[in-house]
Amino acid sequence: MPSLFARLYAACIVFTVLVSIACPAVGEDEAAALPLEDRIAEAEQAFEEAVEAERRRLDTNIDLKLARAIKLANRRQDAAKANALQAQLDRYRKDQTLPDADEVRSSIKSYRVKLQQAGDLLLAVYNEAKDVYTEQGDGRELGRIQTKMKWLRPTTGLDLVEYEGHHYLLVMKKVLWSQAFKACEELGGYLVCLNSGKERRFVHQLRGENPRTIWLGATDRQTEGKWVWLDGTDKYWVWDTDEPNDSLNNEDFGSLLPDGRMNDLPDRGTGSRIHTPEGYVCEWEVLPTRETFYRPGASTESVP
Ligand SMILES: [Ca+2]
Ligand SMILES: [Ca+2]
Ligand SMILES: [Ca+2]
Repeated sequence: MPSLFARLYAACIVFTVLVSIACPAVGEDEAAALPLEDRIAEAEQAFEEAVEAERRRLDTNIDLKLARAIKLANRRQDAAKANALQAQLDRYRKDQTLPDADEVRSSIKSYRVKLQQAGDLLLAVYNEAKDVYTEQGDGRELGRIQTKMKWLRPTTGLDLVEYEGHHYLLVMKKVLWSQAFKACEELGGYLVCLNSGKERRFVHQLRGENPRTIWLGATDRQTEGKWVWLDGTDKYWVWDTDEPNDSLNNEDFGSLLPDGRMNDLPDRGTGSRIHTPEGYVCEWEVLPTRETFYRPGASTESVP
């Protein structure tokens, strides 16, 4: 005769087996049992919080470190340096343009790394959702997730900068002109089009202290010698001496040289360092989406 305990034990085993057949998720990671939409929302919130926290940390660091550097420059009676640092600090406070002073370089670097990490976590959830929606053949949700993924990219590794109502993104990556063209288009913008001396100087300076050649949204591939910007304008050109020269009858794409003048190049560049662009700038006249776009430091604010 089995003891009461043994009978209870057997009943427990039967019950457990039945439950595990009926509800296989019991006992597994609870998070995995949350509906996908909830997990996406959770991950987005965590990302926004991380972005905000990192931006606050960066604000504090930039304030402290630049103030200290300005004090030091004043003590050394280096007015030029003090003024330059003050201008960077003022600009940062005004429109969050990141300073390029050595004193804050490590803070900015660590901010970018943290943002990248937060973005990677969110991206992992998006990727999973993408797989699920693909499998389900849910085109609408898939499209939404893909838009979110596109917009997440520029906010994690790099900074979008606003200038005179347009937005710009510098991407330092050695790619063909055609790839840069496509990358900007995929983000809902276009390869940067320079319409004035002010805009050219802005883009020139966006490259920092040690500017490298970058691609511009200018081409004469439609009609040889007839240069146009991708935004449809054809007025503003500051070519380098003897450019555009269509060297080897094969230069149909615009680049911005380190000195801020323009040169025409083949799609791949020529192979020499100065004539092989190492990055590009995307430009937006109007940002195409509000709800899914996270701008560092402005995660809850709507983007025009
Ligand atoms: Ca422009
Ligand atoms: Ca040409
Ligand atoms: Ca040329």
